[in-house]
Amino acid sequence: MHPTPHPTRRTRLAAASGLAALLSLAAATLPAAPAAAAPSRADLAVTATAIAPRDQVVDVGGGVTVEVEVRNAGTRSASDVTLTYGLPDGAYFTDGNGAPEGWTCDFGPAATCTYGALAAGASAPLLRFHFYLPPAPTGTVSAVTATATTTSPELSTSNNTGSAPITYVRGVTDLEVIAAQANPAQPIVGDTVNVSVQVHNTGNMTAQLVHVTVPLPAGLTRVSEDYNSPWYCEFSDTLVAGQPGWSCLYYQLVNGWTPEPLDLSATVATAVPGDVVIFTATATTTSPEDDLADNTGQASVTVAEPGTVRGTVWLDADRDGVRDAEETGVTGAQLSVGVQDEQSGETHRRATVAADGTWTTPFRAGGLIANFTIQSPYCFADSVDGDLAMYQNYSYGGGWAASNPATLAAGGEAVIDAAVVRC
Ligand SMILES: [Ca+2]
Ligand SMILES: [Ca+2]
Ligand SMILES: [Ca+2]
Ligand SMILES: [Ca+2]
Repeated sequence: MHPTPHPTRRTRLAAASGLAALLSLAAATLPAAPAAAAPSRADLAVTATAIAPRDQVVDVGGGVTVEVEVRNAGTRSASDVTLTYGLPDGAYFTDGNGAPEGWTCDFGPAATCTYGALAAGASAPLLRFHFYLPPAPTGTVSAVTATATTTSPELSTSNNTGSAPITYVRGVTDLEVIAAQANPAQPIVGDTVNVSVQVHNTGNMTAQLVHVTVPLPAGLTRVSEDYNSPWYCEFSDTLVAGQPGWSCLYYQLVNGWTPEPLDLSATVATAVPGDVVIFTATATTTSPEDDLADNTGQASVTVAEPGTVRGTVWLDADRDGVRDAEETGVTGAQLSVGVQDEQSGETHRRATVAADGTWTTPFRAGGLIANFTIQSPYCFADSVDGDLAMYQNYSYGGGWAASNPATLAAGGEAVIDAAVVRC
């Protein structure tokens, strides 16, 4: 590192050789002393290295990681080893640093770590710490240094400081919409579509005030949105160019981090089968960003032709388990009927129930199950002319029931009946 011997070393070597009078001559001509000729002393040697990928720092200020090794290259133990960090103005140890075993550190302004005695030839446990460095122009080279001292005599102190150079690079964020999904893929009019959007930041610094906007597609009405951490969404009737939609905020999106997706939902209000509904999510940040090509993601659903699910909740007046010709739908009962997907259980639809015990609802093609509840004085009953898979009646009357699975075709019809008795 040094083209000429360090002055202190020069002095000691000269004195040890008893050639004080020839000091100036020795300084000019003395080659490095052979190891065998060196007195037996301690010799701390320090190296400092910035650790990738945190070996550079962004121009707006940011974090770096520096590893320091303290070694005793001498032939005697070094007592009371102390390491003092040198930090650029405005730099500091970030929270979360901890001293490795054997070391005791003060991460405040003192910026020192102590070790005690370090045996000849030994290395102390590596010190790997995180620092914040303040803003500086791109291209600036700063450094974190560490200097070791010992109360023992040393062969040389020219090797007691390690320096980790750190270069400032331009800070830039890169938001990417990595996933946008909408379910169910084939809703019918009246279904609620759930939209999920996931964003991450592949830049080299935190993106501030990340907004994701999603215009509400025509023909849909807003149902709900996330409004808790990490995403805070708001729906507005005048989101973009006076059009309604959502705006979701994530305050600080750390680079390399992928937060939970944000979730929105809307109901298909007016559409015809075959309509394709497209949700478009666009992410922005107030931080610098160059690559805007990947900031948009889309998810689409295709409006499907519904089928019809209907049935009759009928009163088995003579309790024979058979629907006799004169046994009509139960009248004036407090009855509710819902239909849901057989597999997912999602997309629950409440059926329209008439006073005569008949009910109907449009539903998506596929497998489905109907659920019933009825109040006293009626209870569900077994019947060969019913389609119940299970039911439970209450001791005070009334009960709930679930049907066997049925399959519905687009434009088709499924009929699900249930028997009740007076209980
Ligand atoms: Ca040394
Ligand atoms: Ca990108
Ligand atoms: Ca981007
Ligand atoms: Ca009957």
